[in-house]
Amino acid sequence: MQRVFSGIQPSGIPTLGNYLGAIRNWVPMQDTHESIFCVVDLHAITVWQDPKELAAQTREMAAALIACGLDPHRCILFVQSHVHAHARLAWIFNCVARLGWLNRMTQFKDKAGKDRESASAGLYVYPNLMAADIHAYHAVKVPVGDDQKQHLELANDIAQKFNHDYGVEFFPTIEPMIQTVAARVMSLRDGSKKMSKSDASDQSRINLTDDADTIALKIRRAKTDPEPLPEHVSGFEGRPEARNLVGILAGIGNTTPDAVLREHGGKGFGAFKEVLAEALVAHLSPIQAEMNRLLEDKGALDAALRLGAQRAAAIAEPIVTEAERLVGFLPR
Ligand code: AQP
Repeated sequence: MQRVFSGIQPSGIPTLGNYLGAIRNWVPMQDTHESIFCVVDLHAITVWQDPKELAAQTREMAAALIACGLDPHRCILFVQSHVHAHARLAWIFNCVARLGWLNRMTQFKDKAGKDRESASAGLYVYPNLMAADIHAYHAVKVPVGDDQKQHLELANDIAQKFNHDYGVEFFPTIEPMIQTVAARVMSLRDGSKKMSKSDASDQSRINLTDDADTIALKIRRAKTDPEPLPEHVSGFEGRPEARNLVGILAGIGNTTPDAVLREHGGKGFGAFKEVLAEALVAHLSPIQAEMNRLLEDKGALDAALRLGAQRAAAIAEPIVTEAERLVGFLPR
């Protein structure tokens, strides 16, 4: 079985974007791939996190992943800081990656905003840590949203340069696995910005923990234009908000925007938003109930994560120790 690795930051409550773009696609992989999924707390602190909230969010994220269908017995599920191999390999990659490569990363530009001088050095080298996450397991497939494609290309550049610099074929080439339906869910307030768990506006996103009334309200308030829904996807041109809402219903229903428009094309947004809110509530409420149940027994959740970390370390430790040997570090 091919090995897949993917991670998610405990930088807030998981959103519908994280769910449709990533988590939901991870679930079937447990049967087809050797699957490793990680709550990436080292990545989360590249922007300030309140320590108490980070701890709570890390557990919440783990509970959300299990509630969405990740089974700690069928995949390896763990917290990044519990497996030291990630940080060790990331340092080596900091010394392999070139500044010019990092300067091109659009996520850094988006997240650092205008005040780049004040961004953390960690945010800048975030892609090197992400490369280490994947290469520490010699994973070859990485399921991510399409916003992460550029980081995966960089991870391949780093692997190639490492192999070249040390005269080995040690790190394999990795391939992104990108979902086509709802690959990128956009903000409910601005169709040109992706939905993000750390966006300042809670109205911009659906959190997996939002109750029925909150979901209905957020969808009702979602930005749209005055035109009715187009009859065909070609009518989305210049209408990013319409494209987004239709994409969300298609994603939730495991269908295509074409199929959604065959049913709802020509309707006004008022009526369509009601259908969408109802579908979201029906889809998310069982996940929320399971998440709450898991969070009631923190001891059991922590034990599952500890076991996941042991299994992850058993794979990553020999790979990263070999990388250190190749670099010329003395054995411990
Ligand atoms: N809006 C989105 N649409 C589709 N996929 C998305 N992902 C994130 N947002 C969307 C995918 O979720 C996975 C985990 O992402 P992450 O938590 O590691 O970091 P992120 O991409 O930076 O996600 P957020 O929600 O925007 O977090 P913050 O606000 O902390 O930066 C990835 O596979 C990503 O593609």
